[in-house]
Amino acid sequence: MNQTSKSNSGETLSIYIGTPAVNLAVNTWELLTLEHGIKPDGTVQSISEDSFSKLKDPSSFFTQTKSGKNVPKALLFDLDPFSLNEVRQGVYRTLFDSENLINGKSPATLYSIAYDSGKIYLDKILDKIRKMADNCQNLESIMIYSSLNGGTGAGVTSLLLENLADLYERVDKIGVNFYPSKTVGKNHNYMDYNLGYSILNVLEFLDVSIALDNETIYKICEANFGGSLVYYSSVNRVISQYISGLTAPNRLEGALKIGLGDLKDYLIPSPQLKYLVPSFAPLTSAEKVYQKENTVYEITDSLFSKGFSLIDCEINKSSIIAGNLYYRGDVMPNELAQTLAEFEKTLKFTPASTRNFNVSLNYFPNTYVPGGDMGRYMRSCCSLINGLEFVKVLGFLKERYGETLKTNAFQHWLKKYDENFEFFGGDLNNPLKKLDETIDLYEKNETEIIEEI
Ligand SMILES: Nc1nc2c(ncn2[C@@H]2O[C@H](COP(=O)(O)OP(=O)(O)OP(=O)(O)O)[C@@H](O)[C@H]2O)c(=O)[nH]1
Ligand SMILES: [Mg+2]
Repeated sequence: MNQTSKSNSGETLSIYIGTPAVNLAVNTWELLTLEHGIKPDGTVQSISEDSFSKLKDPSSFFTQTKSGKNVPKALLFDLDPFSLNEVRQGVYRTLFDSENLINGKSPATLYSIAYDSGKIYLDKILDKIRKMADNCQNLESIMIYSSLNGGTGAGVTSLLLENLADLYERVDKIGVNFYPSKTVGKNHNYMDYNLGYSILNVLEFLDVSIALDNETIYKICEANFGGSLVYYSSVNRVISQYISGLTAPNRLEGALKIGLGDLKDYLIPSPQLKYLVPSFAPLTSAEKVYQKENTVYEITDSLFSKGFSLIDCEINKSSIIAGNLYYRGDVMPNELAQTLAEFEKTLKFTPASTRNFNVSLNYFPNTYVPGGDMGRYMRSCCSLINGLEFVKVLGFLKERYGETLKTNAFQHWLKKYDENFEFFGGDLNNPLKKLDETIDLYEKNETEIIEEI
């Protein structure tokens, strides 16, 4: 257990690009507003309703206006107008800064179409981001949510990241990315070209990529919350609880903190090894939450077990490079230290690893969302692990993209919008080369002490 922390609770901007990201934004801010006692219109509930409000400082994620309204430091963009119109007509219609809800005229489908269409909105998006950044005392990170295989997710995110690279060179860019799922879209799909383009561009620009997979989270919902009909809102609420846990140290008082600005330093041994597996425990349904009290040991054990990661990845099956654990609720530091010492002894680590998890601890439990599947847990934890198991995910991306490439599927159509495959540096094989390089680098960590660590 590593107790040092240099977190200073700087501010974070949240940028949501494309349909899944925009939909997720609504559920995430639903939870963050509840957690900070903020009403859907951004005004604050009376102090008496929450006597701990002083210990919950929303200013790293919300900007407070002179009239006392809390406005998310967030920008939502989709080329498809539908998702943004839903936000404009929904419960949170007055929460977001209306100027930061920006949409195009139709979904893009393909990276190149999205990249070109995105240029029309780029100046406006950058201007809004600049305004939010100017309002920050100490901008610590920019979280960018997008799907790797959506057209908008690939094309517009890449266009934006290219521009943010110079403008906000020193600010960490934390990607929260939807990766393709194992069975959905497995028949050679044009979306695989979006994935290939994202591998070369989106992922290249990010400092960190937190990997999510819808299918895995669907299964989590089915297995833990009952019912065979899982809606996107259920999936999004699981992700939102995770995001709340991850960002808790920046928003809530706690004994130990890991700020979002610490992620890169703590978890990324070299720039290419930036892939992080998120897990959350417990996953008890809201109805059963009073029947089962999870101990610190059980929660920690779950984080390393199958069925608790938000992407199909069994992290305890391979060596771990580094990991952050974010506990909240009723967790005693002594018990935690003992538990972690056990796991640090028994889990596999790479030779260069310090074998110590970085730990954040704050005493506010998670917040229950009325009507939601997940409960308010006496104690819970979310984790971010950089480990060798991710090589399997990279291998799956290689297989998925490689198989589509082999069939030449959709390439005639592709050429119409990307003559000579310029977006791919002239060669559609480049994403495969990139994946091979990354896999090699990861595997080297299994056996060698790499210099940068
Ligand atoms: N978790 C989650 N996934 C969603 C949601 N809405 C859509 N998706 C998934 O996200 C994937 C990508 O969505 P797209 O709309 O194709 O992505 P995009 O980035 O908007 O790109 P284009 O629509 O092609 O311009 C879809 O295949 C859906 O499976 C949502 O609310 N939550
Ligand atoms: Mg879309």
